[in-house]
Amino acid sequence: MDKIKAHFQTKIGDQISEIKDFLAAHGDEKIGDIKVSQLYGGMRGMQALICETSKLDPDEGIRFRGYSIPELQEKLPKFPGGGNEPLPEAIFYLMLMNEIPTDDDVRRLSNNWARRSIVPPHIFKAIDALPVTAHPMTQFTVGIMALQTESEFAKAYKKGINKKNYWEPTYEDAMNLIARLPRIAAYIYRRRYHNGEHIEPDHNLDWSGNFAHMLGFDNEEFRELMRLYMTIHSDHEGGNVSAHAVHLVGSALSDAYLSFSAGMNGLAGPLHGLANQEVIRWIQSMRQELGGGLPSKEEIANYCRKTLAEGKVIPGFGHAVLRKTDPRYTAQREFALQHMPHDDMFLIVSRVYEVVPEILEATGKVKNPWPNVDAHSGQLLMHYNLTEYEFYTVLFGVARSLGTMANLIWDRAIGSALERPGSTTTDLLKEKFAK
Ligand code: CMX
Repeated sequence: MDKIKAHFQTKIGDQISEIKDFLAAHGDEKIGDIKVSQLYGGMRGMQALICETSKLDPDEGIRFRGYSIPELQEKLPKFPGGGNEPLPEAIFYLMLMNEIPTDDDVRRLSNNWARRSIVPPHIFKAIDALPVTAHPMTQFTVGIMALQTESEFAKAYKKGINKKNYWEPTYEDAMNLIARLPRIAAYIYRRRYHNGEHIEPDHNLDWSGNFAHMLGFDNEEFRELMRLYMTIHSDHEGGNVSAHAVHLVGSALSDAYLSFSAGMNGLAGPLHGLANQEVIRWIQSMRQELGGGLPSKEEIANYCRKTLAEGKVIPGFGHAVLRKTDPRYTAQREFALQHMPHDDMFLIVSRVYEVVPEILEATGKVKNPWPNVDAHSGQLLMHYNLTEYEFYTVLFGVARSLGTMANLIWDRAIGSALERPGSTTTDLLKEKFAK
């Protein structure tokens, strides 16, 4: 057993006993009441899941195992020799182990993923069966599904594994999946936008540095951006569509590949991860309509009003839980201020930030008028010439593997239950309240 896996194993017993004792003491206590409006309103605000890896506060934003993004930027190991941003290997380690890793832990994890990263040829064939113009997220989920043939969990289940050991092949699947996703994503990018001219991995680099390299970006500043990007997009507690879908599908003992591809199908929706491409599309069509250049605040305001009047959303703004500016937005803004303060698109994104909240607030219905993670990420990518915005959600997806897979390993380790909430009908509810 590898050292990382063995270290994880030491944590399982304690966690199981902690939950058991907690349930024995408090299992019958209530944590809230459910309103009828929540049943029709996407279960907003209903605490119905356990997710240990991160927690979202409406005002403060995300904390990963208790640490805010600025704290992670300070505490997590960086790329040796001058890196400034946390390594995604480190956030995965933190989410899985509930421990800040050492430089050695992170190096070991990087090497472990590099060893697991070979992608079998049939994955590329499955992707190649799609038209090259297929949306990159479609190519991505097909690639993930094709990889399911490699599932150690599915093989072990077929042989008849004891449920106490489910976590072991799930750990193998999760680690293999994370290790292979950058190659699959880069393959899709090069296939779609660079005439299928692929780039061999460089295993002297870390997980995100190598990903940037395989995409065709060897600039150190871009690698730093990828490290930050992968870290801040990795997890956002348990109830968002992608994380929840992975957990839900995984609760049927579907393996890591089946579960993760379900999450990626959710991420591909415009109200969730696809919003990152929509933001750039929206800004570009505004610029086109205005004849280019830096739009004035008044022009942006008019364009926002037009978007709303057409019954569309302003992408990158609003959130189902957050009620303030997303700290993931702020982290990206700080990166831009440090590396590209005069970039045209950055100036537009900043001006949009000054204009949109007031307009959304004036609608009287938008609960959170502030920007979310997707309002900024595209601008940073555009700056380094990753301009093909339909690819952006794939980057989000690669990052999301870190949180969802740490959770899936834990789900199997503690024997999480099959998810099966009840549903009712409008007639039954009417009957209940008529009495
Ligand atoms: N532009 C226009 N209208 C918006 C809006 C926006 N950015 N955000 C919310 N609203 C509208 C909703 O559509 C809803 O309208 P109706 O009552 O007519 O249906 C109303 O305001 C109330 O919505 P809410 O309670 O404030 O927000 P929800 O929890 O229902 O939805 C979200 C949250 C993110 C889907 C929504 O804010 C939105 O559509 N934003 C734009 C898309 C986006 O940026 N998504 C990415 C989110 C982050 C991520 O998952 O990656």
